[in-house]
Amino acid sequence: MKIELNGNTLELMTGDITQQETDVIVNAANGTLMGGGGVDGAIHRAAGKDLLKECKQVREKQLNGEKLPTGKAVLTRGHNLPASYVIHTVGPVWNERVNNQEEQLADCYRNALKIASGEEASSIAFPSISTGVYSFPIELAAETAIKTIADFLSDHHFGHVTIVLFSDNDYEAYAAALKSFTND
Ligand code: AR6
Repeated sequence: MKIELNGNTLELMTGDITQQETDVIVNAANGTLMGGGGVDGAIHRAAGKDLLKECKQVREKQLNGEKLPTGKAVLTRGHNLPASYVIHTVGPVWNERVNNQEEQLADCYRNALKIASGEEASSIAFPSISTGVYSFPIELAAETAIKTIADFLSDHHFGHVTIVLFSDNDYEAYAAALKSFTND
């Protein structure tokens, strides 16, 4: 499924984000930037050891040894990936007692898009941030992702945004959110 927005495109597909030939792919990382399971593990495996080395440098130099806070994003090169760059962001760990979790998830998408624009990238692929290990409800995550990306594209000439879903169920949730967004 694909829509056009202000001369940009927003597309949903199922697949493996590590194989995307976009300028940038986004990693649903954790604050340590030292890799993990899920899409983070897949990206580190496909990019090779130099990605971890570069992540260590980012932690030391850019983050003064601190963890990357939730909602923030940093850039590295893609190393052995087809993508030129990886933007690492940390989604919120779902907790129904916390109020601003959609806002934190929206920050992930917004900050990644801002960094990609700054690098003059014109294509970016996102995974479904926070909906795996971090347990964010898929419908709410889909609605938040679509709205945030669409708002950004309405204000910027960026190019092409793809959301790469890892299962048919996840694809259906994002397709429903995109349909209800376009019908509003
Ligand atoms: N391509 C696209 N999507 C994928 C791929 C892939 N190769 N592999 C998994 N997914 P998760 P989170 C989907 O758990 O919830 C890590 O350990 C997956 O099916 O990767 O943000 C980090 O280090 C799900 O739909 O990320 C953190 O500790 C989506 O990617 C923590 O998990 C996100 O699931 C982050 O948790």
